[in-house]
Amino acid sequence: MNANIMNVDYSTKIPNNVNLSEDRQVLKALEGWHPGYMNWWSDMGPEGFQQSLVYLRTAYSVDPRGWAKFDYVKMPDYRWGILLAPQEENRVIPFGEHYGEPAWQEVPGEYRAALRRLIVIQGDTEPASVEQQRHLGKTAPSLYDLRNLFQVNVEEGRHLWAMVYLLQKYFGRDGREEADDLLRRRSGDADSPRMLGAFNEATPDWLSFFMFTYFTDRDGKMQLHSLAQSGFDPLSRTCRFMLTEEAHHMFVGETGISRVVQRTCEAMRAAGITDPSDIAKVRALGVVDLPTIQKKLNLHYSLSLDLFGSEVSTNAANAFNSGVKGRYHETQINDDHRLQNSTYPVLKMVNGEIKRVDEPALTALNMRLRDDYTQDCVKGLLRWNKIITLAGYDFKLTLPNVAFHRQIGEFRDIHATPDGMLINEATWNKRKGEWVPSTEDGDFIASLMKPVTEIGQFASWISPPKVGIDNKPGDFEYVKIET
Ligand code: BYC
Repeated sequence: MNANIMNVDYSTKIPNNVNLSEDRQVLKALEGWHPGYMNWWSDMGPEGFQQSLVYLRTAYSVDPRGWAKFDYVKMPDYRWGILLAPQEENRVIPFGEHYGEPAWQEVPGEYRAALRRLIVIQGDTEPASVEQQRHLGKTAPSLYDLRNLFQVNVEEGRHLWAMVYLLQKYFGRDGREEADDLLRRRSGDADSPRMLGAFNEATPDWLSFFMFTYFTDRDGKMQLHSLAQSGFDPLSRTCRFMLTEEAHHMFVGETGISRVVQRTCEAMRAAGITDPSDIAKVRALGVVDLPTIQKKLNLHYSLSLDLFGSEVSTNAANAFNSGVKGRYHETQINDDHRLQNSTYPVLKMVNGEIKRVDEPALTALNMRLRDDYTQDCVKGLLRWNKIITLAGYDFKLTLPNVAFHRQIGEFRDIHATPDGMLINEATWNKRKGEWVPSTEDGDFIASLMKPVTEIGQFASWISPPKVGIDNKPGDFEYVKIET
């Protein structure tokens, strides 16, 4: 391992561990891109709070034993840096046709377009999420949560920088054009939307934010793991370091939902409510009822499943064969890493029924990653359900069937209930309000979204966290709001 790579150079405008001060051309391109980024941040980044001091962590090293420093920072002064995980000596391509060959330090000509496409798609999601969340600051349930939102936002900004660096360093003029386009598209814009479906949806309230960071950031985790296996070493190293930051985003989601569930259960118990499905009674307590939490979960899980693409995909097969994108934990899988003759079971529509069908494993890679994702999602549900059980309630949050509410892949043209029962369009239209949040549900949640900015205080609908960020006490001023 190269010891120098641990140290980040803070002397250039853009902190980095890629020796930018000696890579004049790329430094110039990045410095040229910087003002556009700052304009985008000011137009589309968090609304308000730009002059507030936020207790943020900033990556200052890529040493896994200590890579971040916490301090008060105004968001526009955050040091968005370019950090790659240390280069592994003699790394080889761990899958596909080039299995066992040395990893590429430059882009192979024949895979240039495929790599660029994946990097652009990855890059596009980062600013999109910041845009989706930009208005949430004004309804934060506490300073602790406000700080977590901004932490997630600045790090998504850094992840955009990470992809832009790859585009500008390795893809010449078209890379620079793609980098500019990443600042041009806008989440939800009719003419110039973000590339993937879930990133054009609204994040209307904090419950959605927690669901998004739990479910959609977890797609990010799975995709980044797959790209971290890439034969293109700079992409692999970039993604490996991004994963270090990503863990906190999912923590925000998982603990956020835990705290909402906890508060609801406590309020129901205190009021002597025995039936958690008595929505009117529960809502009168100023907390979110469990059936509505389930509907939000149904929505965000199904939107996130769409991000895996079609179950059967030649794009995925090509990306694997060519050594561009691997599988989750590729190096730990015990097989030939080429998948020429193996199969994988895929859920498909066969004669109007959902059936498991064996498909060539190569074309079923999106399905496989999606299965890995679902397994990873289950962990949070176990925790949330434990809170409900401990409070003495007979209610279980569950993941809906993969055929439920889909826009991409095998199930996009059918309708199914969360249990996976096929239904016709009329039934779907009549009953969908039972399964995904209705306008009234949204209005109720919106009515709870009153900002709480007193130090150490929390909104009525959410419990305080068990521990503070960076071990800070409960009365810590995570955001010093400018007056
Ligand atoms: N929406 O063979 P197909 C994150 C398109 S999240 C719209 O089915 P493929 C984060 C597809 O582009 C992780 N279009 O799928 C989270 C293709 O179009 P073209 C982001 C879609 O290519 C929170 C066509 O359908 N990173 O980091 O195997 C906060 C047929 O494609 C969608 C990545 O996704 C969709 N949902 O797989 C912040 C990694 N799905 O090219 C950040 C890079 C498919 O024929 N991306 N299409 O016009 C990939 O690996 C793959 O492109 C996908 C799709 C998994 C997205």
